[in-house]
Amino acid sequence: MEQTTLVQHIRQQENNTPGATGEFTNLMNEIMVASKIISLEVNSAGIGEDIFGLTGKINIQGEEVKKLDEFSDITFTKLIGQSGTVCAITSEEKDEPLIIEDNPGKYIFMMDPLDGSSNIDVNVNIGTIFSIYKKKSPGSEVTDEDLLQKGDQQVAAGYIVYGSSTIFVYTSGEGVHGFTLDPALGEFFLSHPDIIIPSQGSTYSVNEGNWAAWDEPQKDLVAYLKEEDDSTGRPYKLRYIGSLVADFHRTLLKGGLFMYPRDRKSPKGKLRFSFEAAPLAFIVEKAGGNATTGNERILDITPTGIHDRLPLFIGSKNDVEMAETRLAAKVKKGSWFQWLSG
Ligand code: P6P
Repeated sequence: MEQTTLVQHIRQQENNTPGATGEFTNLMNEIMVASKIISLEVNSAGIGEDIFGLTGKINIQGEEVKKLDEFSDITFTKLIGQSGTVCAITSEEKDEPLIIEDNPGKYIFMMDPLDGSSNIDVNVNIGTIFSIYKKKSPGSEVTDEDLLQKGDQQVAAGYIVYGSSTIFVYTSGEGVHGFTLDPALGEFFLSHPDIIIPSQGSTYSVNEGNWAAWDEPQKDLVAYLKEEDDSTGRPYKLRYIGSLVADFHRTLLKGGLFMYPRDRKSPKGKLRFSFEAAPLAFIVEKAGGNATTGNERILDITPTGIHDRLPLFIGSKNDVEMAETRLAAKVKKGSWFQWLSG
């Protein structure tokens, strides 16, 4: 059976885009080549190769940078930086934006080059998350107007899961599509056309080890999900891998609710707007789901810094709405409004 490759799919999307110059297609192709290189490293970094070693460096997030993190950041940066399609690259692994002076293009590329890196040496799925915006400011200089755009200004977003198979999922606004890498051919083939997330799921995904650091509304929400009530499909099953791309990919395909709420240790939340929340929110909404901070739509947010963190509730529409409703109700109960009304 004739199967569509990722290259063909991207070109079809370009042909359906009036005035397309091919620059977006070239950028997506570089992302694809980089993902194949990372996939090879992740799946062939065998015993003895020092790739699993620690660099001993600490990134801006205060996390140990493992060599595969660094290798991924360098690979994506080199291929995309030299593609003539972008004028800036921001990365979870880069403290500052990389401005492309030589032959810059009209796009801004943002990435978490290898998310879930704490799982690298225990063979758990890890992934790359990326987000693409168009340059907004006039002239050639790259400004905050370009680097700190509202989430709904993305022109495309995607992720690659490196695991038992390598899967490339992306949207450029017209549906969400998944491609599986055939390692023998070195080609991505369409395996998940037009992904639609179920309107409600049966799993919740959160690190319950943070329970003591959560506020009361968050504790109430998770306690609610664990109660037995057949009429509302509860208790939900708990599924948490601790690798965002893997937890999100399962939620996108099966439905459910992924949460990384704020807590006493991470008062703004742990996950990053530019490299995690915004791209995954763009994808989940194009697949019919929702993504909020618990009370604000992620894609309505304009960041103040490229490393901004925020709480994330993402997944099936009904599940995210239920979470927001319960969080709001509990906050009202603890507020001055309740005190006044007795
Ligand atoms: P915790 C991995 O380091 C990561 O950034 C995401 O991939 C993952 O969802 C989250 O952190 C896990 O955080 O606090 O549960 O270990």
